[in-house]
Amino acid sequence: MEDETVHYDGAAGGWGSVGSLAHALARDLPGPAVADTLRRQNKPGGFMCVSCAWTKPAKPHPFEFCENGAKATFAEMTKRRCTPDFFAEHTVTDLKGWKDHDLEMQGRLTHPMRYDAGTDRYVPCTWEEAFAAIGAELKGIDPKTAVFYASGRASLETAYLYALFARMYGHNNLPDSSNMCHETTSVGLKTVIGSPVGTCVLSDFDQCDAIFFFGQNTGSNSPRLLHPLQEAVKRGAKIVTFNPVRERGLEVFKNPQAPTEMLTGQETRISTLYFQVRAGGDIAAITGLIKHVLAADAHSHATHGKRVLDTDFIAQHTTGFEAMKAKVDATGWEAIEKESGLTRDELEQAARIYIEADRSIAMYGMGLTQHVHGSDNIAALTNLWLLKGNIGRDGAGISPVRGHSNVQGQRTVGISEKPELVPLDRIAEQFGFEPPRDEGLNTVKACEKILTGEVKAFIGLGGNFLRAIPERERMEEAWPRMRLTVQIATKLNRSHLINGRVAYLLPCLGRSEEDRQASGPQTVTVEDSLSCIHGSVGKNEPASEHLKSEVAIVAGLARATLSPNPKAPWETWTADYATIRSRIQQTYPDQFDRFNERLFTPGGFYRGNTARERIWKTKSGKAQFTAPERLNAMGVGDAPERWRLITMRSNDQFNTTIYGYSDRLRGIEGTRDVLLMNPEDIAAAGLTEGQVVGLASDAEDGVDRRVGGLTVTPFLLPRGCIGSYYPEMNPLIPLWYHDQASKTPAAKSVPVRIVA
Ligand SMILES: Nc1nc2c(c(=O)[nH]1)N[C@H]1C(S)=C(S)[C@@H](COP(=O)(O)OP(=O)(O)OC[C@H]3O[C@@H](n4cnc5c(=O)[nH]c(N)nc54)[C@H](O)[C@@H]3O)O[C@H]1N2
Ligand SMILES: Nc1nc2c(c(=O)[nH]1)N[C@H]1C(S)=C(S)[C@@H](COP(=O)(O)OP(=O)(O)OC[C@H]3O[C@@H](n4cnc5c(=O)[nH]c(N)nc54)[C@H](O)[C@@H]3O)O[C@H]1N2
Ligand SMILES: [Mo]
Repeated sequence: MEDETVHYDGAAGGWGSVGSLAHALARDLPGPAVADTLRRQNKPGGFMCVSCAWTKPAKPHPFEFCENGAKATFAEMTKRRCTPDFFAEHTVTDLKGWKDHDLEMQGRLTHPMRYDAGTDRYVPCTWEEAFAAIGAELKGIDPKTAVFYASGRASLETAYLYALFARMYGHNNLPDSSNMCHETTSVGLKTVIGSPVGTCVLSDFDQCDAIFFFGQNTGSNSPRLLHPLQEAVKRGAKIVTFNPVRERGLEVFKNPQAPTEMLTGQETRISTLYFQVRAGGDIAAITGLIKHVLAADAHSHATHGKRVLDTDFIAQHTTGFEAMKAKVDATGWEAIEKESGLTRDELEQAARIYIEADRSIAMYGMGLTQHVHGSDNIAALTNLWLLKGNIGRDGAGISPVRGHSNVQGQRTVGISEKPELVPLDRIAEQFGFEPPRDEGLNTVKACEKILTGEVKAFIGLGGNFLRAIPERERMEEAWPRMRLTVQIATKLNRSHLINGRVAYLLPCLGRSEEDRQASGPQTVTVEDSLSCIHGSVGKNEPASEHLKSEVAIVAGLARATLSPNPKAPWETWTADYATIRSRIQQTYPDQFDRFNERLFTPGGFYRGNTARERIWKTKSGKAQFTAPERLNAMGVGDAPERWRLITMRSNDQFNTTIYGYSDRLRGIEGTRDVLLMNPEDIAAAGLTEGQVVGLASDAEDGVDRRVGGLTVTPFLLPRGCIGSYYPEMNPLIPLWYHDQASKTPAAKSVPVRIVA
């Protein structure tokens, strides 16, 4: 069957990645500083990549960047400029007809711009004018009707000031991209082990015996993680993957930094076992694994062998084991096989590896978090990990792979709609004001209130909100009813073309650029997936002399909006970011001890994690087993003509930024308008390869949601699952279709119908 489907035979990494980079270089024309910039990427004293959040090792490789990290750097260093002349030539209505890729390809924004409704154009303005107008608008509305969104790129310094600005102004409406991403982790993992983030550190990867991957595409989305994986495989560790798609990077890897591997064609097989679980089928698969582990334990117990379960750990550190076990015992294999799409024997092979490994790491990504019962996915995975005491010891743990380069850190320093997660008493004392204590709006709730017209103002600190959220079409209609919209960005995107009555587009420095302030060049900081904090120093000449740093923009907006407060010296903070870090340290003394002294610690400084110490900050004070309530993580069951749509990222995009049309690692070239389908499903549905079809959302709420123009393409997916790209498919996702506990939109098992 494999031969009939579109696929890629090469390895992840290898010459393919070199070729792809050459293409990106030719497209972005990043200029002569590029080699030097790449050399400093992700190194102590250098700048931290703006692509993914994977950790930066203490002993970096000569080139500590991947194909996608380099592409992100080129994209920031591009010679192309999106100037006032460009905006004079094109009306905003015109630009709405352009593709995302073409908007971003205009290059870096150079001037602050105001939207002029009369001419339907962006026109240049001064920073003073922009700040004053935005401040006046914000002063004219109830603060609770404003939303301050953040995409996960802005530094710790910017994020801390942004959250402080929101609270001094009077709201906790601080949704961020994490609300569409790992919020399921922040809520789900916190409930069961008391930590909203993963428990592993880099050295665990040198000591583990097995790594299990659930729904994370390492080869495209965090390629530098392939290095520790390759090393783990070479020393005999086993890797087991559960993913509906056979992702190339988890199959084979050729290290582009190892000359012999490149010249001899040598490659490393990454996954020992690879299971194409059905989308939404992970709770079932994990329940099967748990059944096998429990059976093996019962057997060795009966025969006086070594226990498989870590009974001391379970007794001392956990609660809920018996109820979980009873539920799993009562669950039959037939249901497990049907829901997971995997056989009992296949699950036994995977369970064997887990049973035999002394130390196991669980890694996961959007394949677990973006489901209606995503939190149940995480609870199920934690059950399995607790059975053998695989949390809180070296070489073991749970390690969600985070997305944006500082998305985890933004949460650490106060960007949260949930007031209980922020030390508000300390902030009140530090800055002499009474912060709001009511829960703010997350992404889904913000969208709901934009639809009803209750939200009057939106500020976007980076990102492409309107493109990233579900229910795009209704949201675009409602958006212009807002009084004020402000977008702080490096490049033009779709969200900049839908405007409130007063609208500004504010261009900012990128992380690879030198950030000069009154006290001299500044350092910013980010937190990676493994909770290590790194200083980042940009050295490149800014794309335009009119750019401001994100810190300076946030401080400018705050000064124009808030009444003066001697305890909040926005100008001093802008002049010297070390003064912001001192405040962060005061607010979070346990995690940011000696912050300014430790900026350039090789490998970053670890801010600690109580779950790693087996201190459980849960309700019960113990790690929590959860009796599974269901086997299917999708919001609805199977029905005739209902398909489970997976929205996918290609290797040639960073979220809504489409670098190009080559999904090299999946063998899909030249187009993103595809409907990927199992060949047997194509035949069974009476379709033919190459036929152009549409999708309609299969939600009975009276709203017609459709996307058309998709070419049927054979692809090795489990029966009943189909795939197409994010963000093109976002109009199909109802706003209410999200994880129950965290409201993360459920973009990985969207019920749809195929329409002509
Ligand atoms: N080059 C590049 N790098 C990126 C990004 C990018 O867009 N481009 N985005 C960044 C961001 S913000 C994030 S959050 C991360 C995202 O990185 P990932 O977490 O890897 O996210 P996705 O690529 O959306 O999907 C992950 C995998 O889940 C699988 N999957 C889908 N449904 C299921 C399911 O039900 N069960 C299981 N087990 N697997 C399933 C998909 O096939 C896919 O391989 O990457 C970051 N890095
Ligand atoms: N269907 C579906 N929807 C999804 C997902 C999915 O898998 N499927 N994934 C979700 C996930 S995981 C995420 S994280 C969100 C992503 O949502 P966002 O974070 O909102 O989107 P991005 O595409 O990362 O934002 C790209 C824009 O950021 C701006 N930018 C780039 N660099 C900088 C900078 O340094 N500073 C500033 N101020 N701006 C900058 C540029 O203008 C660029 O156009 O999408 C979510 N939506
Ligand atoms: Mo993300």
